Amino acid sequence: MTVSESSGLDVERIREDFPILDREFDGTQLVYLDNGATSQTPDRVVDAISDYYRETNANVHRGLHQLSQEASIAYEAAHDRVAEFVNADGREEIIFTKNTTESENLVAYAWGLNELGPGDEVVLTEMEHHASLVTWQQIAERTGAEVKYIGLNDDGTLDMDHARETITEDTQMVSVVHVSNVMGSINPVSELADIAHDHDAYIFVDGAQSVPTRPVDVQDIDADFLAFSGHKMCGPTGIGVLYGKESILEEMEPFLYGGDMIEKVTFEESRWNELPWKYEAGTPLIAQGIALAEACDYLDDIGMDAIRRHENALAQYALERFSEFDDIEAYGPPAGVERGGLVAFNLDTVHAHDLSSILNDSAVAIRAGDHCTQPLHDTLGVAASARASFYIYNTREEIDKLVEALDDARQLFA
Ligand code: 7TS
Repeated sequence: MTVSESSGLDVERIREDFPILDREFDGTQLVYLDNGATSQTPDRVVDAISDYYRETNANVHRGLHQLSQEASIAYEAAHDRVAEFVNADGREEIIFTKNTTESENLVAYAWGLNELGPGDEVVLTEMEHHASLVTWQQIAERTGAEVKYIGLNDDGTLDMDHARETITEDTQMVSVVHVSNVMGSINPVSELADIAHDHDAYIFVDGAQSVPTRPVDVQDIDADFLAFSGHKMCGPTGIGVLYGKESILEEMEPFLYGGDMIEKVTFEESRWNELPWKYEAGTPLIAQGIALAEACDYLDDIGMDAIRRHENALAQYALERFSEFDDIEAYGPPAGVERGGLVAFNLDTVHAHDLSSILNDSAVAIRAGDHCTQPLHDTLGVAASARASFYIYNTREEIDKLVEALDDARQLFA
């Protein structure tokens, strides 16, 4: 069975959109398996950026001249396109930020700092990325609120019984990662949203690894907030998204103050602009936002459900190949359980960092380290792990190359 048959994606065709995948290092073709960190950018998105700078570049919402009007229309339309991508009600609910991390901080500062106090609790999971974990830790410290963590089952899935015990009347915010960037597990965010809402708490979904890899519908999940990054979904760096329910965004205070986010200013006071501009102070991410909309078109043309199947098929294949070796420990749910397209693992005798640099000699790019989840690695009882993470252009043959390169590492450290 070929990859395209197993996942429904025409991977060979897709690869043509990414010239970077043809790069060779010392005559060996790149095998890019670090998509959890950042995905590659298709020609269409690169063109959207250069077309914008060649033809439309101007500041938005300021000029009455033609270029500024065109840039403003394209920038606003980009919000509509992203809203459609996650099924938000409209552009009012889509704020462009720098990345997932900034989206987390926006809510933590603008909502958490104002609303939390002693006796309040913020509930996270033990598999949170530092973007959420460190941010809420700091806000809790400043406000006197407490952070609690939902634990994991032995198989790497979230312990939902523990979730039901941990989320109580004291909980004000439940902030959970949708797809773990280490375990690959897919958390039941819709169920968690129900539990949070039953206790009058908000739910913040970290969609950094889920929005690029599967259909995510904010209304279906009933997320109060959803954050994701353009650079993990075929878009450029420097653009992220915060989705928020309109009613909550209306109530919240702004995060950053300055130009563009105001409606009226006197020497004494200021009134805020309408949504979403209330949260986009200063010259915004114009080219990046327009390019992100192009990335949404690109991914939708491929089909988000087909991407989800492809991701899972590759992860299952990697687990299958890894299971041939006694010295590989793979983390997260066992084979057969649907997961995101990534597998973190350790090879008995070789430190993950050494492994990564040996694989680099075979032009295989993976990530090694704690993947910004130090506490999760403490729970796993390891300092670091290696991680192969897949995207729309990866193939089983590339996973075979990874497995071959692992053997080189074994020989070297034998
Ligand atoms: N949340 C999750 C689940 C992530 O995987 C990442 C990035 C972030 C938040 C932060 O995203 P950023 O765009 O603001 O940096 N994760 C990774 C990773 O796994 N390897 O490199 C970056």
